[in-house]
Amino acid sequence: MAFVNRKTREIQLKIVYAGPARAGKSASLAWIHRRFPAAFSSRLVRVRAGEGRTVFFDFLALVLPLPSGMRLHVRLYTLPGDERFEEAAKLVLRGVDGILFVADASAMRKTNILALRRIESMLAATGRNLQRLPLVFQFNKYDLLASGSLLLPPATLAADLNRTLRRPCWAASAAQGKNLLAPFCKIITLCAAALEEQARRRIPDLPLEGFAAAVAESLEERFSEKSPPRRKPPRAPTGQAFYLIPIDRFEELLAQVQSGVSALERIAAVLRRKDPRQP
Ligand SMILES: Nc1nc2c(ncn2[C@@H]2O[C@H](COP(=O)(O)OP(=O)(O)O)[C@@H](O)[C@H]2O)c(=O)[nH]1
Ligand SMILES: [Mg+2]
Repeated sequence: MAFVNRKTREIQLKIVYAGPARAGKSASLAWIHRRFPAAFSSRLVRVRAGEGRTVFFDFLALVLPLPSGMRLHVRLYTLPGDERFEEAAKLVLRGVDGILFVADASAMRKTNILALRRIESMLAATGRNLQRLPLVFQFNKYDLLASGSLLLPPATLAADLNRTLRRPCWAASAAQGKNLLAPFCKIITLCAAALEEQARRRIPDLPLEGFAAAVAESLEERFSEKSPPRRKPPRAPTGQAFYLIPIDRFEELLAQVQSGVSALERIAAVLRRKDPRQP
């Protein structure tokens, strides 16, 4: 269940963008961040592992002040797709409140199916059940239709991934920024609704009536397709930051990220001093 701090009236949600490697998880978060830089409370943090150039995972934070005086902190992660980082992926999934699964319409059917099974089994290993978790699907890369690429039709992806789960799904393009906001807002709202429901049943003295509706409204205000695109490039603190982190320090790093990006930036600065190859 999401973390609730009654004293400070803060609620934390953890959302993970999952899916096969190269499906467009990072590209999706990067597009949303580029389009609405002022809506986020952190830079887009991209962490690379060890010596490799592969982006290991991305992190982005959002704070939504709500009319009730509560503040919703949303932490967004992308799941490391590379199988070598299985343990690290499990850590990213720990305590997850909702999953946005990015499927790759240009990949093999099996690639998407196996990626979903991988998440299912990683969750099961920590006693969680995908069936009971808020989940939405973003079927990605449909801009490639225009160039004549052979893609998996949305109906095939839905049959392969969503036949029994029956969750909301969108055909999208991270390259063109199409249908990225709808799944993004939906997964946050579904997590808020799940929390509201849990509070109603288990913590009746936690007043969360109308919480999900307020979250949906606040998201709609901030992430409207109609709001004019930003003309100037984002200021430095809202830009992207790349960090190269040795794999054996991953757990420590993740703990830092979860406690705040400024802490992450501090440890990255220390690592950079120790390793002059850092960007
Ligand atoms: N044509 C097209 N390419 C995409 C799209 N989304 C991602 N890509 C490309 O696919 C590659 C992998 O994307 P990335 O976001 O790094 O995948 P991740 O491994 O899931 O984070 C990159 O070269 C992206 O530019 C999309 O919607 N359309
Ligand atoms: Mg990525």
